[in-house]
Amino acid sequence: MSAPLILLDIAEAVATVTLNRSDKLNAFNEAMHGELARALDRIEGDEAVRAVLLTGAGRGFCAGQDLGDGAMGEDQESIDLGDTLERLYNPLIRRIAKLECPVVCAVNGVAAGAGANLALVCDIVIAGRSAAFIQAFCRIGLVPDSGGTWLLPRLVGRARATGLAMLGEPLPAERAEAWGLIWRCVDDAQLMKEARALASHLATQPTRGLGLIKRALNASPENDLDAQLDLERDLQREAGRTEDYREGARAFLEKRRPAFKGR
Ligand code: LHQ
Repeated sequence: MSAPLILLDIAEAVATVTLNRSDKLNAFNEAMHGELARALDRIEGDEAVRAVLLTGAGRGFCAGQDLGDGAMGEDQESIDLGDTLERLYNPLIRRIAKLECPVVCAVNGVAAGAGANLALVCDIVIAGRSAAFIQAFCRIGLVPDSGGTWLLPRLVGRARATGLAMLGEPLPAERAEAWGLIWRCVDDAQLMKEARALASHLATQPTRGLGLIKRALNASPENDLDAQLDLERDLQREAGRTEDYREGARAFLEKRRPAFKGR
């Protein structure tokens, strides 16, 4: 039996998902997409999961699409990369963006092409100092996908987004942090310890409230202030009816630590 392309470990309310194709820097082939989709099915179906930690095995995080796995097509006429996005990448990116629990990404090495944008769509991105983000698409005549053209200008502004997308140069993790592309850059040796601590902390927090924060932030770029105020009203109404809000407010008044249950 061949080795799994995705490792899934669920423990203490944290689901750790590891891209596991290290000989190809965890580049995606169709089989890996399938395994990742099944791992997400399990995560979405398990109410006990309150945070996800995504990372890569080996020296890279993910080199994007495996360019040897049908990405070239039989001949020029038969190539339909749009179909690959429609079937595989877009559903993946949408699922992560909509997952109603926080997703921490530990970028353990190079994140290139769709691999870079997969990392960036996660909620909290923490990278090892030796990691780099490469919008590699332009190097092979393609357009940043997997949300890249949506995320980049919003995260770093148009000038930097254009430079990244058109030059395809590696952006070292330290500069990615300085530019506000990611949450933090840490020493390689500390990466997994810090990422696990973040995910474990998030898994003890008010999960439904965090999911509602994610919904509000996702909607924000398209909304004007009026629409966002309306949305905040609706989401706050929902948050105010959770058990965790009652526990949080009560614990504050009783001067004790809250014990959130994720409900
Ligand atoms: C790879 C790959 C790879 C196959 C490393 N494929 N083998 C969506 C829809 C449909 C189609 C098209 O694309 C997309 C979205 C995309 O993601 S397009 C962008 C695809 N990705 C790239 O263009 C990045 C290609 N990789 C690289 O430029 C380099 O590998 C980077 C800069 C990531 C790392 O460089 P190095 O650290 O020097 O490692 P390496 O190049 O030696 O790679 C190690 C091995 O991994 C090597 O295999 P080998 O058998 O020779 O040891 C590479 O061939 C393989 N590998 N990326 N995307």
